[in-house]
Amino acid sequence: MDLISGTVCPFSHRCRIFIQEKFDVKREVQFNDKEYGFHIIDVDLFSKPEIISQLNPYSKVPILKDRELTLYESNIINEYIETRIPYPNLIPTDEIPRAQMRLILVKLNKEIFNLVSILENCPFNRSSHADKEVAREGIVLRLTHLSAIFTRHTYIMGAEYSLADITLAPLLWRLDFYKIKLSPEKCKPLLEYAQRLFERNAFKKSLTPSELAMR
Ligand SMILES: N[C@@H](CCC(=O)N[C@@H](CS)C(=O)NCC(=O)O)C(=O)O
Repeated sequence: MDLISGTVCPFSHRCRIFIQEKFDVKREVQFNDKEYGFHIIDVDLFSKPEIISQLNPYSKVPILKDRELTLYESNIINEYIETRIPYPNLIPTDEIPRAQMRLILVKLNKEIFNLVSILENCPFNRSSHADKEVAREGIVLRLTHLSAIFTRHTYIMGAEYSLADITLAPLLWRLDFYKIKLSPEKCKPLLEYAQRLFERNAFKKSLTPSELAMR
């Protein structure tokens, strides 16, 4: 499988974390490398290779290629990887929590990541300074609201780490980079949760050199 991934793209970062979670286990149980091998191809969107618009009609990364299949949209890619490599489980197997998690993914994208896209450092991002300020305010509001759940839960879905946490993590890593300032008091549970995510081995291995330099 080949993942075409943006070096600073938060959506590609979701797939890199997801893959690293699977790879950690793969090494431990010595899966067959040929069957499960991943190849991450880093691209700089400021000199975007033509292949991206050939593979994705929206001309965006991440893109996954697996044999004759080409996929785009980070969460669709991650759901597909889960079906190929089910262990460790990152998507609930029971239908009710699985459906609840999918709803959370839609909410995170609609309510938070649509605003993140306004802050993205992309060549085609024409957002004004004022648009970016409004986006930052919206993200602060929503993350502050979300913080309360981490007084009760270790992870978004409860005790289990899942795709929902992986979906949010790239934003939490980029807070300073995007100049998003959260209240340390009101957001203490969220900021502690973020540290728990950053301490995971897979998260550390997912970072590109440019992402490492963000914090
Ligand atoms: N909803 C998409 C968003 C992907 C996205 O916005 N990618 C950006 C980089 S972070 C991109 O490729 N932009 C290139 C462009 O707009 O030309 C996903 O989840 O994969």
